[in-house]
Formats: sequence, C-alpha cells, structure tokens
Amino acid sequence: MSSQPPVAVVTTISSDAHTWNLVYLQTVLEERGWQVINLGSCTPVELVVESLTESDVDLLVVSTVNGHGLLEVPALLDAVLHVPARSRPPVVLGGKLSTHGEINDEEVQRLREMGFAEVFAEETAIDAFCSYLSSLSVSSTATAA
Ligand code: B12
Repeated sequence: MSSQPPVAVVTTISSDAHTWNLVYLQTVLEERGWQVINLGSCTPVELVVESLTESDVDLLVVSTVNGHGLLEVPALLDAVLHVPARSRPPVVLGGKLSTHGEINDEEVQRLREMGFAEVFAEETAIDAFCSYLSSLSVSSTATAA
C-alpha cells in the first residue's frame, strides 16, 4: 500500500473570479488527508490539462459559482477527456452552476452523461462530497489530519 497521500486538483472555469469556494474545497480535502493542487480562479483550460499530465492526480474537482458553469464546463470536460486515460482522474463538479444558482435533475443527469463522475449542486453538497471522498479507494491510503 502506498504511503503517498492521494492528490486532488481543485479548479474552476476560465470566467470565474471567485476564490473562497476553491479555498474551502482545498481545506475539506486537506482535512481528509489529501494533497491539493489549487489552480486558483479564472483557470485556463490548458492549465487544467497541464496539471493532469504533470502530476499523478487522483481526482479533479471543478467548482464554479459565477453562474457560467453550465455554459463553460462542457468545453473543460471535453479537454480533460482528451487527456490519455492513464493521466485522467475522475472529474467531479459542484457549486452554483446556473445564473440563478440551482440546476434541475435533468441537468445533473446530462452532466453525468457528459462524463462527470459526480455533480454536487444542492445545499448538502459538501456532506455528499465528503461521503464521495470516503467511497474512493484512494482515500484509504490517506491519514486524516
Ligand atoms: C465574494 C463574492 C464575489 C467577489 C469574489 C472575490 C473572491 N476573491 O472570491 C467578486 C466581487 C469578485 C464577485 C464577482 C462576481 N460575482 Co460574486 N459573490 C461573492 C459572494 C458575496 C460570496 C462568495 C464566497 O466567497 N462565498 C464563500 C464560499 C466558501 O462559498 P461558495 O462560493 O458559495 O461555495 C460553497 C458552495 O457553493 C459549495 N461549492 C462550491 N463549489 C463546489 C464544488 C464542489 C465539488 C462541491 C462539493 C461544493 C461546492 O461549497 C462551498 C462551501 O459551502 C457571493 C454571494 C454569496 N453570499 O455566496 C456572490 C455570488 C457568488 N456572485 C455572483 C455573481 C453573479 C457575480 C458577478 C457575475 C457579479 C457581476 N455582475 O459582476 C461577478 C463574477 C465575476 C467573475 N468573473 O466570476 C452570484 C452568482 C449567481 C449564481 N451563480 O447563483 C452570487 C451568488 C451573488 C448573488 N446572489 O447573485 N463575487
């Protein structure tokens, strides 16, 4: 069993200037023993792709709250799906994904069909995200802080 902590990249879409969502997710992950590469706000798609090819990444976490999520995440996911399979972790998405914040079940389903492993867009998002992290086999190598 590896003693290395699992690695997550935390990112957003290129139009999104909000940062505390990213810091919050970084903290949640670090408290559960993950190593986090936080790419910061207004992240170019190319930087996200580069981050996956340069490190061994176990999870890509996409957070967006400015309301452009539904419009911009398809292009981001498409670029990630072109990364070679050996460097491509599961991609999860969450935040305020539309201009009015919420999205409906059909939109969640459409995002899953597109290739997101999980979509966390409800008030219980953080709890559901923590349960998801516990369900990942990589988490078993992590030591909670
Ligand atoms: C601070 C702020 C700003 C600051 C950001 C500064 C910075 N350095 O971050 C500034 C002034 C730059 C800004 C700008 C804008 N903002 Co603003 N902003 C806020 C504000 C007041 C707080 C955001 C924040 O920091 N929250 C704290 C973090 C920790 O919480 P959070 O972001 O909500 O994230 C939580 C959840 O969403 C969830 N979550 C988020 N992502 C993910 C991902 C996963 C995987 C999971 C599990 C969970 C999860 O977990 C987090 C913890 O609970 C919110 C309103 C509010 N009270 O939330 C508006 C808000 C996000 N902004 C909004 C808007 C519209 C804008 C602008 C478009 C305004 C404009 N017309 O210019 C611009 C967009 C700029 C851009 N290019 O992105 C809207 C978004 C609407 C929507 N999507 O529902 C909000 C909700 C205000 C509103 N009610 O209308 N904003």
